[in-house]
Amino acid sequence: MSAFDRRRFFRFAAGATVAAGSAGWLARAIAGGTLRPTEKDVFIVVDVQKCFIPGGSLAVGKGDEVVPVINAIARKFPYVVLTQDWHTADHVSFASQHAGKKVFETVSLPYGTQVLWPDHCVQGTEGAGFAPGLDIPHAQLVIRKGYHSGIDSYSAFLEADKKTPTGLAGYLKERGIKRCFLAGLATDFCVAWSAIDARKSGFEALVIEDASRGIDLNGSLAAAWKDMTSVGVKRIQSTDIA
Ligand code: VGL
Ligand code: ZN
Repeated sequence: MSAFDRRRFFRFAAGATVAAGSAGWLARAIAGGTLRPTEKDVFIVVDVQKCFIPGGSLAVGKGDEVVPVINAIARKFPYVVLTQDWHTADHVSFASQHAGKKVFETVSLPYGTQVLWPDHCVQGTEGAGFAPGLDIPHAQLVIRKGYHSGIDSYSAFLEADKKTPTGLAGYLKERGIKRCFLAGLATDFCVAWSAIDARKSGFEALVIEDASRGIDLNGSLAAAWKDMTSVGVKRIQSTDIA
């Protein structure tokens, strides 16, 4: 092979690698230490609230462990958004509102199947507050969701009817954001639904696995990763971020 052919071959081979791996840009960025947050990135911290950590009414196993990891990640991002699950006391997602129904059973509602949860994150109550130790003073927006008594909202972007927007996509677009990094509680519900809707709203979406914890109800954690992967959500670790 002449030097010219060799150069052409390597250029071809490099192009083929890019085409073969749709995750090419991400793998290269992680390997090169350049997955570094810029002003086109946002870190969305999902539902790190007292109700979702041990001792809370809908505690996610080891949910408190995400707090120091999230605090450290947040320091790398110029822009951070926090979300709060923010239900009315009579919210339709509460088992207590459905006679004869138990927690974790489901009901059929006009917008689809709804899992019934213990009462949690009621507006203005202590349990709806942020988890102790969450320390992100530079967060610029707190988005509350699930405040319509008849519709749940796992996603930070769209309510469970899949059409009522929270306004987050518009806010991020107006700010020039292209990539959403997400973490928090719970991986398989509010984090996953938010990440999937971020993709549907036209953003790159990366879920930071070790900064999130799942509920894992009947295999929901594996199902959520499958659903996320199928729409192009990337799965990363906190140590991947430069
Ligand atoms: C969540 C169940 C009910 C969550 C919120 O934050 O993942 N899960 N409400
Ligand atoms: Zn909820």
